[in-house]
Amino acid sequence: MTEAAYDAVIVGAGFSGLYMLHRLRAQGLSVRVYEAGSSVGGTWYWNRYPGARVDIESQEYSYSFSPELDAEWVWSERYATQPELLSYLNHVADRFDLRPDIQLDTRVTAAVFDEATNRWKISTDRGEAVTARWCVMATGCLSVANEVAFPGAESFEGASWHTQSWPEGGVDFTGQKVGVIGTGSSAIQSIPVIAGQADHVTVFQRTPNFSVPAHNGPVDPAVAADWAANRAQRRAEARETGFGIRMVEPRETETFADDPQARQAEFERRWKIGGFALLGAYGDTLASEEANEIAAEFVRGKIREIVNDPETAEKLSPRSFPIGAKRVCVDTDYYATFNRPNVSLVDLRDEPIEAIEPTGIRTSKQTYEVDAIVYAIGFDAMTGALSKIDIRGRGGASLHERWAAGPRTYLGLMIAGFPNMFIVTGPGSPSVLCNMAVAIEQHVEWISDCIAWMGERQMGRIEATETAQDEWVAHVNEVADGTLFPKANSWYMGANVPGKPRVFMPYIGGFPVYREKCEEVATRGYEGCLVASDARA
Ligand code: FAD
Ligand code: N01
Repeated sequence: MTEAAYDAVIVGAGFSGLYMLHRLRAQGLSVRVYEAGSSVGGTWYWNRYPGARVDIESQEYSYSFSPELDAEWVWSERYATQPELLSYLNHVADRFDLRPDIQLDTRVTAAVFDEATNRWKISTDRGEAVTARWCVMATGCLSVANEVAFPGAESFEGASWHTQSWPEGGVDFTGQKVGVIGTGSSAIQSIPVIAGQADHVTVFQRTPNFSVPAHNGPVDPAVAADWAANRAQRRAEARETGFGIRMVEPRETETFADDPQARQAEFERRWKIGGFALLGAYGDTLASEEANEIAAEFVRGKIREIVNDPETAEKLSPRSFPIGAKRVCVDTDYYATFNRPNVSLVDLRDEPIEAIEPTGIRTSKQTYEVDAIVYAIGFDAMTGALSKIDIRGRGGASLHERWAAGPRTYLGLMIAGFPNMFIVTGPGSPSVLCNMAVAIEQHVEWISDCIAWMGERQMGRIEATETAQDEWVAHVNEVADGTLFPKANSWYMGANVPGKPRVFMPYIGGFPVYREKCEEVATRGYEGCLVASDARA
């Protein structure tokens, strides 16, 4: 049977896949999008746990490519909720008439490159196969749940959920004893909300995290008016910052240039503003251990101030990694939740989980009876989604095998040996260390420009060279080693998934530097890539 043939197949219909489709279709390409979920939206379709919302202000965490879209969408809260983000992405799908080219409830299982035709053959779990010149993996950095095989988990008689695949109708915890495993962003957002409903919540914490208050609320009318008047400029400002976010007054000042009183006052001021403002207080927080400790101790002081029981406050205080080396959480009432009589904390450093039993969670000290378990245990980040697809490049090379010791890419966009395939926000790009909306737009535009460039020259194959890839990987590592980031056992390092190689995956050189490099590569005729016509020049 002949397979349907497209110019491009895109895998995933989140922020990345939707914009990729819009761009490629505008260039006149025939495109098919496959999405495993039952709706568009990606992250914002899957992560429906209570309290889920962004940690970047709504105005900035959205598309900028269409001024009309930008102007017509009105955000209701400073940090948009998951339902609002999901309706935004559904609106985008409708506004740009994207749905006819998106096939939902379809998981791509394999992608195999055919050197004779310079096309990818893409197979799905529905038994379909199609071919495409271009294959774009818009599969997400945080789209595959971390699966931990807790002994006895299958014997649990109550209900259990992973925050990443929350039931569409929500969960009613009224009258229940709930166990939450994990204290990352997903847990920190959901615990206060679950505690407001459940009879009792027991939080199982392996590593305490740094969290700062969101001070969420309706969008300030003055902020909305400023954005309405200066939207293009505000967007441009975000793109010029290292993390793609208009940080509140980022300062170059070094920590020890201020005396302790001045530092305390600066941190206090930023704590009141909320969100990532705190991290902009001093220029050396993420580079110097001594400076970092000052910011970390400020947050620990806040925990002691908020949490009534000193022992609980100490257990909640992170001491094993620098602040910022794991994504700082942005919360609403997280620490204060531990003052509630119906919330208790189990420190897994003292009593590790040994097993899940039919009616509870057993640690090395005792069994905690629970009616429901929330697994807030994170993701197989950055490489998880690609590793679940059988991707075969030139000579039948398997991506899984190529990346056995950790991912290697050119600019986080292309992989040597895998022609005509692109990754949106792949490992080796700023991705999760950036406002993802900013990172995604830049990648999608670079990829679609590259495909247009190839089309104009009637070229059929483009592939990163091993040399360019090696040099980029070395640069990514070198930049990371100059920071405190590799000092944390984080998902940036793959450290949260047992057996995963420990490699610092995102690029920490800053978004503007990275974007300039990508532009330079394109301007120089896709420097670092081999380009060939279909006749295999
Ligand atoms: P995703 O949204 O993950 O979409 C990828 C899609 O690909 C998914 O729908 C998935 O089902 C599909 N897919 C994967 N593999 C296959 C396959 N084999 N076949 C078919 N379909 C497949 N970033 C920020 O910048 N700011 C934030 O505040 C922020 N908050 C977040 C909160 C949560 C709870 C999480 C989990 C992430 C958050 N992120 C945030 C990161 C977020 O993932 C990105 O901002 C963005 O949504 C990623 O969009 P994407 O389209 O690249 O990936
Ligand atoms: O996942 P995580 P997440 N036994 O990996 C624990 C984005 N996001 O879903 O730290 C016991 O951060 C693990 O413990 P430890 C954001 O980028 C953003 O919360 O490994 N515990 C940790 O406490 C974020 O960084 C928002 O020791 C186990 C927790 O589970 C990323 O997604 C909201 C365990 C996992 O934390 C991931 O966040 C949500 C085990 N075997 C997500 N295995 C916003 O606020 C893991 N843990 C915008």
